[in-house]
Amino acid sequence: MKIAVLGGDGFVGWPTVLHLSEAGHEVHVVDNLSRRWIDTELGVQSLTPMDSIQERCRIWREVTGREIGFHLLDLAKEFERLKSWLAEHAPDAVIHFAEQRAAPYSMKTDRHKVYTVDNNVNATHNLLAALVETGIDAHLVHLGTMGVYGYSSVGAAIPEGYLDVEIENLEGEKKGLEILYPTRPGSVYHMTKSLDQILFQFYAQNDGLRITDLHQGIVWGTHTDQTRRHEQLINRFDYDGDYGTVLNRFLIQAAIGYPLTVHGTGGQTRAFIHIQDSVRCIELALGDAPEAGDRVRIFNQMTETHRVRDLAELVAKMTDAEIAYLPNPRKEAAENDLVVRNEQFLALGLEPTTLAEGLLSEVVDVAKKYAHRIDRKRVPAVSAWTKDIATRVERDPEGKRLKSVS
Ligand code: NAD
Ligand code: USQ
Repeated sequence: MKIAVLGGDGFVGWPTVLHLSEAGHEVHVVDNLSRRWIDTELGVQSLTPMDSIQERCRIWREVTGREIGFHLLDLAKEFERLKSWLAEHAPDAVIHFAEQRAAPYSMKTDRHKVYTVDNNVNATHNLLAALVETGIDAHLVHLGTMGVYGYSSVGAAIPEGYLDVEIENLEGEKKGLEILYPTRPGSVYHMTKSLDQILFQFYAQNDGLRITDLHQGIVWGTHTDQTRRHEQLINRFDYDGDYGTVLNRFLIQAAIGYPLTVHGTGGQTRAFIHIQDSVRCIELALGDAPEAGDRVRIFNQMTETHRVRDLAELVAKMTDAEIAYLPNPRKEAAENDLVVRNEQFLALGLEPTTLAEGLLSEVVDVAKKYAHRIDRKRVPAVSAWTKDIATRVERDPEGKRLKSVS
């Protein structure tokens, strides 16, 4: 297949590109490199030293003899160029990773909220409109999030995207209806993924676009079979308070002797998936495309759920790290249950990689190797969900003042 990977320079995109290239597909990365600019804005860098995308592609060619194309293009701002690109390359499949994906970054300031909505909603809508206009019948696979469902305890398993409900008609009879599971995003970022769902529903129904939406949990780990093949194929690895995600952050913190930063009681339960399984799921979804006229196919792309404090205790036990229970900068339920259905990927042959100690310690080893690149000042999460939360005095686990009362 000819596959366009939009956002292919990112944390999940890059290993997906390599995995699909190795599987024999013709792969093209389309990316505006905004994530690299955001590192500069925030004054942080990936824990791992990432080469330029062009250099990464060159190394892959040296190692495997396979070509990966790179195209610098902003999906959200360059609609005409996007259309021309699609018309010229006519991909069989388009994988859409190209959004601003950090919840804390999306909540930093009003400017960050506006940027996240502009970027994510326009990127998705431009892509859909361009597919219709060019008439390219590509299977669109989008990386969405488990966070669209929200994290209130409902006492029932979260289905894969759709919910069967009953409503009473005007005659008083009960009628069955299938609806998108009610969305309850917990950040501006997660809200954009909820909006994406409606865009997909419309374009599948109106134009017969073939769309798969992957509601992915938190991705952890760093290496895949392909990124291990050469030092310069190494994956991005975020540790900072905005882009670092919880389990990867705990593993890095353990590696540098920084107390593990649990928000609140750590009673938040979340869904997780290892990066190796994430790339495998995308491949499985590509092989199971919907037909024109089908509803959007939705998968829950996760393999296990864990409570944040249980993860902290697990990492602490494994590494002798300390745990710091900190005031939560987010507005979220202090405790929640989470049971998620994921039978569709299991039926397609996914063999889940669960939280094995070997994989956890692999991340700690990577973090120790590159510990000199970590700026400890960038570890605390300081982006607050509301002004009230922001005005609370917060201290990082090392006792320094992060924000003063205004
Ligand atoms: P990332 O930030 O590392 O990568 C996103 C890539 O998209 C970057 O290379 C960025 O430059 C590019 N991009 C952003 N806006 C663009 C635009 N307008 N035009 C062109 N390129 C653009 O993120 P990631 O962790 O690789 O996540 C990829 C996708 O998977 C995201 O959509 C995210 O919402 C989703 N996801 C990620 C996780 C996770 O834990 N990392 C979990 C669930 C879902
Ligand atoms: N948390 C801590 N300590 C930390 C960091 C986070 O306790 O140092 C807590 C948060 O308060 C939250 C939970 O851990 O309750 C998860 O936070 P996270 O930053 O790991 O994940 P989140 O903000 O939800 O976002 C990440 C990705 C996003 C993706 C989402 C999947 O950045 O792109 O959509 O995971 S999900 O969580 O399933 O919605």
